[in-house]
Amino acid sequence: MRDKTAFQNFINGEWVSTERHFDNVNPVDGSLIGPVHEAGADEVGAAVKAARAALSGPWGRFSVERRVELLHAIADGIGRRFDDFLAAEIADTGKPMSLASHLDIPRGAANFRLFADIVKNAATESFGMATPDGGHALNYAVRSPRGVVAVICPWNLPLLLMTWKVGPALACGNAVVVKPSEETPGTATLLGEVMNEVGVPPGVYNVVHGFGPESAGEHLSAHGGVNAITFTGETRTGEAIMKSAARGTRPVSLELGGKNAAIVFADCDFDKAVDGVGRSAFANSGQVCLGTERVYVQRPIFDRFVAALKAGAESLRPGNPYDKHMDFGPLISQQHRRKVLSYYERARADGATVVTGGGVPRMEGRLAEGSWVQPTIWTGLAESSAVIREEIFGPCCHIAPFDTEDEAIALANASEYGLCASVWTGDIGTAHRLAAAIDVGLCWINSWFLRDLRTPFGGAKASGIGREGGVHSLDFYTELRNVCIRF
Ligand code: NAD
Ligand code: 6OD
Repeated sequence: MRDKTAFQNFINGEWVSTERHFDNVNPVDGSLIGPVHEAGADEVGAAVKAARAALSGPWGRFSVERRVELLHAIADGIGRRFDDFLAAEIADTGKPMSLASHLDIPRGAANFRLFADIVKNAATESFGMATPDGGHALNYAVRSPRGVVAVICPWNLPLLLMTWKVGPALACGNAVVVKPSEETPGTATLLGEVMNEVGVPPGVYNVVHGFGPESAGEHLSAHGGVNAITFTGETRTGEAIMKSAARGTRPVSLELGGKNAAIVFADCDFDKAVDGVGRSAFANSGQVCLGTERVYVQRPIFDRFVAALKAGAESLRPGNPYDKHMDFGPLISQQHRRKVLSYYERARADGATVVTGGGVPRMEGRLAEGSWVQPTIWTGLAESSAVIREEIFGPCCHIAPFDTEDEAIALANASEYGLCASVWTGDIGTAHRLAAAIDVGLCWINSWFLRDLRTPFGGAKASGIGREGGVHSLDFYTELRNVCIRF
């Protein structure tokens, strides 16, 4: 039986407590949600062993059709417990209910349906050939599961980003050991209940809680029984995980950080550009890997754009996530707030003009204990400032003017990162040229975050390795084998 007052590990279909606990804290008001049971090397080992055993048990013999049915049942199970998932996600992150109920939880369920359908309809290639002696041969490719997949997740979109990986991993017949972020253990734990409710065999989905270095994260990525590692998080952590994965040359998929640019041309639809750039900078309090922290605006509309984005930022309402009028949550933790505020200070020190924000909002009552910061806009920084070079992961952006298309491209590309960009223009030629010239994994034209989930998702440069999404996920979560038959 699960202890509902705590966050236990979920191993082989059972709830596993440990001696070591840490606090899961609500970032809205600093209140304690409950203790989290930290997994050590033994629990991680047990989870990997359970996953391995599941692969050689009934799960390993499931037909694709049965897996597909089960994935739809998981999605239905999330749907049935929608309010529980919503409450867990909001408690862990403090994000507005309007956001979690429209994005995080529906996508948590949709990720299972999506990959169930993709696997069901996936084809592999085949080639007939002539043999040198005048005979024939047929080549065909088959996919088999990688085996035990480690899924290491961040805290910003916990259920969405975890299921984005667990969905395809299970669809392809793997067994997973998930390490959710230490900040957001809630929905991964709850998903364990759903797995049992809908009859997923024990060991197929396991959850180990804890931190990264010298804790569950490192134990998991270093474990020799893990066949592949899929990770979302900071670039520096991705480097450490890649090092672990090098032992045994295990495949990694890394979805990492960004310092994304928006480029706004004078011929854009002004209101749509302001709205889109505003969402990309401030949604989820800026804690979105695809968020915009660098905005470049063509000079003729620069002042007007800065004023409009300022008005948008100042209209955001922090508060209780369940308040219908609230649309701006706290940062994930006090630690992350200290990091974001250090960049707010750095911007001032580097000579920025603070267009709006730059500090901490005044919150009433218990909310004063939350990890709030103001949405913030700067102008006037040199491109060499750390505020423009480094990922802040907060609700803030710097706006700079540009004159020519070439200058805009050079500014966008002057980053170690290459996750995404958005371009706002009324000229289709400009759109195509920019999309080709900016070195990123995703380029939006006159939109942001919109995406058909069958498309490749991932970053260029320091923003990641590999692509997930659609059949690209199948390439990571399966081993492709060619069979050549001579006849
Ligand atoms: P993080 O790298 O600090 O942590 C991510 C996960 O890795 C956590 O579960 C953590 O416990 C674990 N971890 C940390 N060190 C580890 C180690 N040495 N070995 C194994 N596991 C370890 O990232 P975060 O702060 O949770 O998330 C924010 C970051 O994630 C930002 O950089 C953001 O851009 C990035 N992100 C990227 C994407 C994407 O799709 N590219 C999506 C969301 C977030
Ligand atoms: O929508 C997705 O599938 C996805 N991977 C989004 C990533 C958001 C980053 O914070």
